[in-house]
Amino acid sequence: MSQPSGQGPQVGVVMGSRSDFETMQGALEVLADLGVAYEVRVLSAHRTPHLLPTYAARAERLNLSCIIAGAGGAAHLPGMLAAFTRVPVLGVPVQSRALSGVDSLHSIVQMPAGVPVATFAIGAAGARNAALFAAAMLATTDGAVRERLDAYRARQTQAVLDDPHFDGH
Ligand code: RP5
Repeated sequence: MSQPSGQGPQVGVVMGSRSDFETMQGALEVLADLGVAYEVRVLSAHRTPHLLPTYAARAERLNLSCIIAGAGGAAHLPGMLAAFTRVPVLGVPVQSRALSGVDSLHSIVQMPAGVPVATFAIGAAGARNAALFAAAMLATTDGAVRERLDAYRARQTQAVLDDPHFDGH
């Protein structure tokens, strides 16, 4: 768990299998960069279904601002967590071997009306963007996160401008 200034987690990061870690690591790096405290769990909608309501209750008890949930294939984890809690769920479709993550994307994005999951891009970009989105939500009330997010984006812009192959100016 990353815990800036001794506080409890602000964001939960969960994934359906340890094999998702390589993808979800990008989310952890972004949250750490932005000083957002997080906790990480492996929870499977299929292999450990009994842990889902328990984790949903924990997310509410800790007042997590959101849960970032990554899963691949028949990716039911984000949707099932969303069914158990009002804590916003940000879904990351992990790239599957058989169908390149299109199965994961469709499983996560096609929620029935009434139980939303915010769905991000397949794979590493989705994991990083889910973390940036979580930080942006926190930034609406947390000035320190806002400053770090603004600085992150300024660095990103500068990296493009500093690229020797960039001759736009
Ligand atoms: C899903 O099945 C996981 O999210 C993972 O992406 C996929 C494959 O899991 P493993 O068989 O690698 O554990 O539940």
